[in-house]
Amino acid sequence: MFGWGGRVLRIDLSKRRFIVQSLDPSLAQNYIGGRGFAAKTLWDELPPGVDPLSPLNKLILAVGPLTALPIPNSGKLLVASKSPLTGGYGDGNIGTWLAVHMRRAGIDMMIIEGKAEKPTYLYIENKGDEFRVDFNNAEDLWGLDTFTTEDKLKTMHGSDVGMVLIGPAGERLVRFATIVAQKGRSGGRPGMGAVMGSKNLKAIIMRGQGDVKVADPMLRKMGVDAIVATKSKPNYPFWMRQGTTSTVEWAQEASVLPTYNYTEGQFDDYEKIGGFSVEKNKVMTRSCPQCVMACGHVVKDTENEPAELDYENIAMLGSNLGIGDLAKVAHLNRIADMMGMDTISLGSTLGFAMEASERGLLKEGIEWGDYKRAVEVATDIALQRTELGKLLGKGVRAASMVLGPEATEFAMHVKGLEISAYDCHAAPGMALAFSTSPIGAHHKDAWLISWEVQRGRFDYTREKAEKLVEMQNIRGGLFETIVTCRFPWVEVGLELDWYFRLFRAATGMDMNMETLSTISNRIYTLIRAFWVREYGHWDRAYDTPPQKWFKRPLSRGPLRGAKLDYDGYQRLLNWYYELRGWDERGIPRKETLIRLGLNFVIPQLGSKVNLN
Ligand code: PTT
Repeated sequence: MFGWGGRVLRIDLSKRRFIVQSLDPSLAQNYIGGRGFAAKTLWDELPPGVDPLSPLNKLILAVGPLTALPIPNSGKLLVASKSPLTGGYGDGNIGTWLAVHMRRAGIDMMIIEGKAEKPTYLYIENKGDEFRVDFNNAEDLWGLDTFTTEDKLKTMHGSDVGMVLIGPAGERLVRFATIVAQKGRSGGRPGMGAVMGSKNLKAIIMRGQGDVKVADPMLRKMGVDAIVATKSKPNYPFWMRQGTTSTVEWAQEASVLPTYNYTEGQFDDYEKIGGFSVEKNKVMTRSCPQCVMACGHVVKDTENEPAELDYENIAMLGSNLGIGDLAKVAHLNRIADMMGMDTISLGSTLGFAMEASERGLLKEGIEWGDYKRAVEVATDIALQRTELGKLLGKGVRAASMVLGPEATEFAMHVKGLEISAYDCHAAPGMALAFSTSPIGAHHKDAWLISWEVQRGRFDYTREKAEKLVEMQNIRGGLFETIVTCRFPWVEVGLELDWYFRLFRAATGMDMNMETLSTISNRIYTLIRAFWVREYGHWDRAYDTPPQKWFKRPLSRGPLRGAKLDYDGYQRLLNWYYELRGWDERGIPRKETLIRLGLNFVIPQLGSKVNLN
């Protein structure tokens, strides 16, 4: 089989055993890799309704057929599990050398099961078909931040290894703890770090050896050509200067920059934290392996230490909290990276606490723009050391349920995942994208907003639902299954056809928009079935954005008075369901399951809900 390594490495932490299994070729054919493998494995292997923090949950690490090949930005890894934050399917896409080493060793997927008796880290290596997995004692590392842990492990094992790890937040089961690599790459927003922590697993290290076999030897030349094409795009030089951080100025202009817990779409001090400010203060850039578009812009924080920034981090820890100072934002970002927490959820959680304090719902609260207190509370969350830290560490959905009905109106999440950094008072299509994302409110499956702003942001048209499905199929269906970075396509405009050609050269299999759409529909529908099975029921309310955007209009800026229209939104949702072949509740129809080859889902799903 070309393009895939053909091996699955299954590791049982409870029994301290491992086994190398053959990859089922039909899995490769029907689900490609990455998210496809994760969704199918979690459906097949998890007991329905399992507690995400119990040993019965599984952590999946999966590459895809284009991962680590000599093509633009290919050093990516998909991490997935049942999420302790949302209770549904969760995944993230992290840049790490571990992906490269997995490919060298011919491992397409690792499945981590059980729970180690004591804090443990895994060291994995191979010589051809011979694998070694050491279950090493990590008691000395438990409690250490991610930067120190990485340094120590590299001193012990050399720096030519691949490694992912967790920080104190993951160990203490903060529900939005992430998996971290290379001091600043963070993946698995819906609490994949907490799943690792629940398994007493501090780190996974791998030294893989071997070559990836591809169908067409011309792939190398094609990859070089794709790199040249990427670098010659007109937008490339500006991208290299500012990366995603230039989005701050764009979002301000478009009134979508989350400000004061998504109450407004513009922030007075946006220039101080914008792309030009980052460019001026930048000391270096950081990137994933095999990257030609480094997106991690590093500036010095308030302690003169380096911190890596992206747009999401700046908006969520800056404007959303009323903090208009780049070094302060950078420091909050560094805390998140060192502790192993997601910056988007951290920013949303702090913003929620600020609004709750303003409304008198929290006693020992935190005021808008209070940086010192934000640092304190962020650390309390990571270390789970105060009542407030413990409350917020469960995420805004759980915290709002404790604070009462008023709080649920400004808890900015969908399905329990805090919303990424786009205010949607005047962006119904983007609100739909957040609300139908397969992991909860993340932007990665469809960044509809720039298209929507140009196209007519106040419209509620079928075209928006169609565009959303098209985008999801490309971003979620292609990039999360071939497992490479989408930035060459999305940010500088490398034509999609490159990926189809590279896929063909790697695997010998054909791929075009039509085949992609079938595979993608299959994966989105399987993931929806997983959510329904785990929740035991389904309701359109789970696919609806927070009340604030419907009820509380923007009070400033050129779009003053704008808010979402509830009936208009429901129309968009109906069209979306129809396009996916799901019924009016958002549950896949029986005929859709059969058409997509998901017949195996019917018995379990049918035992939870009536299928139409
Ligand atoms: C992603 C999410 C994002 S999306 C950002 S900024 W972005 C935040 N970054 C964080 C960070 O940094 N530190 C931290 N402690 N938490 C953070 N949380 C947030 O995590 C990321 C890049 C980026 S930067 C983006 S958009 C693209 N995402 C891709 C994707 O999802 N799929 C894909 N095939 N290619 C992508 N390329 C780009 O990769 P999650 P990373 Mg991340 C400091 O993982 O869970 O998806 O959350 O992985 O290696 O950092 O790369 O403006």
